Amino acid sequence: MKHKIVFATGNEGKMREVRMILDDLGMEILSMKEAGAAPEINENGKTFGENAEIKARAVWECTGGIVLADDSGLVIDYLNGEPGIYSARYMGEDTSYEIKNQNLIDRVRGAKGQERAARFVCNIAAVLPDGQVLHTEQTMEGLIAEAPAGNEGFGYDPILYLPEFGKTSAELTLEQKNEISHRGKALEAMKKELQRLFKGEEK
Ligand code: ITT
Repeated sequence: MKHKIVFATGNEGKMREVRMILDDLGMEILSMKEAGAAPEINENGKTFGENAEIKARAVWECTGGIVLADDSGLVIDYLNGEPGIYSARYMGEDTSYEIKNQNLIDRVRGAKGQERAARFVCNIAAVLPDGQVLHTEQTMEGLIAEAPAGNEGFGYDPILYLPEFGKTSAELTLEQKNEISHRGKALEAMKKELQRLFKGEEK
């Protein structure tokens, strides 16, 4: 396919996962930095979907073509859905994840078994060359761990324990995480949509 995809994120952890997942699409994948786009982005949506669309649209206004964006976060049932869409901003953007992760573990102390249920959510928005927008959304379900574990991944990965693996998300390899993660599944679904829409176009 002749199209390029610009991925509208400044988060390198996300970008690493995205490159691996979109690798076999046969399109060139550029980060927004590589595409030379640095728009002011005001993530003032009320849902993951709204924020994903705000990011994708802001970059698309600079680049045109196909622009994808991810809005994601950790939703903890015991904390009424916190930090949710505020996951990156929780306790301040500059606070380390060591501190944020310990704080969340402390806040769910006392919760037992399924009361510790939590999930990563990822909404992918794609703005197409004609301005039309597509969305996909997926989750990865788990429990808040009793203590952080693992050095892979990024962000809150060390505190989402995945019972079926007996490990946290930060103890999975990049390949394993992409197979089952919120981002991996949402991007796979978006990949199928793009393949369907653009198949048959000259390489
Ligand atoms: P961009 O907006 O530039 O993409 P961001 O990090 O600000 O980067 P979000 O607003 O979507 O992105 O916030 C997502 C936050 O949710 C991210 O910073 C992590 O704290 C958390 N998060 C999302 N996916 C995660 C994952 O796979 N593993 C660990 N933490 C994740």
